[in-house]
Amino acid sequence: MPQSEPNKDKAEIHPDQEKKQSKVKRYLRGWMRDILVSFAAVGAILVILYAYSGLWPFLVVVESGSMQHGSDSQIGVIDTGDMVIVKKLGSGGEITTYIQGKISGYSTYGAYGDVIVYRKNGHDDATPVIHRVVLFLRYNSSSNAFDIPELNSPSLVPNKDWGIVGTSPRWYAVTGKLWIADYGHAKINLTINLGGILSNVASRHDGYITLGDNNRGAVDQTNLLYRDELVQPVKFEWIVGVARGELPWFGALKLLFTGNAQYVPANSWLYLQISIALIILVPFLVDYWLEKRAKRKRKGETRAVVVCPSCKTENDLKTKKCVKCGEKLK
Ligand SMILES: [Ca+2]
Repeated sequence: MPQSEPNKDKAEIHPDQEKKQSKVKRYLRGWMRDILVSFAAVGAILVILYAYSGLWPFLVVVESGSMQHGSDSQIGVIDTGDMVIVKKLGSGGEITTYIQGKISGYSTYGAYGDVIVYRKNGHDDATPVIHRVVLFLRYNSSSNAFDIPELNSPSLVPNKDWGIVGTSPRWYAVTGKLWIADYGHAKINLTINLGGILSNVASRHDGYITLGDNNRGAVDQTNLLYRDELVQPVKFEWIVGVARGELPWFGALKLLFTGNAQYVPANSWLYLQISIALIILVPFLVDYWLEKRAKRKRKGETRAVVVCPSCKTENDLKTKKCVKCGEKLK
């Protein structure tokens, strides 16, 4: 009975081909690992930010230049195309106004006080506005005027830091034009027409005065119409949250599809392109470097040596005589 030749039915694989296949497998495994690690890292960051913010979505894309401090974008300033985290508020005490910030030295995004995200006149479907809080007005119904308790501070000098046009300064029962000296990053003389706000019956309530840093002193609550209504002082319940942090430039990608991309500063586009190039290139470079290192390690592990029988020194395989004692090596 004829014996079958061993491995006759098995296709023979050339060692080079085998090597190539294992290399491809290694690359694929590496890619899978990178993708899984990336997803896990992004997931972990989203969970942490959501826990911090208390809101979903917790990021807003800045669509206008009303908070910019110049024509170029800057880190630490809210520019068109930036993204910021919005942190949910628990109570009114968490907001620091510009005036309170001036007293305590607290500042965010390049000026005193907090920047809030709110909806004009509390309309749920209104596009949120992201502006700085100047001060808090307490409506005094008995005098049909506003009280501004935060102006009653020894750190502020009436008639130097603030005052009322045409009358002696007082922080209570104010019905005229309030002025604040050296306001904001541009050190403007800011005037808020409280009488004008009071003339609108719907505005006679407690609320915050807000202003875009780049709006040259035109507070949101002065003669600004929204859906045929004058914009009122911001009630606490109209506030979505307070702005925290900054992811610069990346919101510009959204504006490419939704409009307003023309307002994104030129230097933001440049930094965005550089960032995207780095995000794509860096994993490739890291992978290349890791593969090189692993190759060097594998080479080192397979390096053959011959041990000298006399002094036990390890010699290179091709060496004829021990490099230490000169003993002839086999
Ligand atoms: Ca910025």
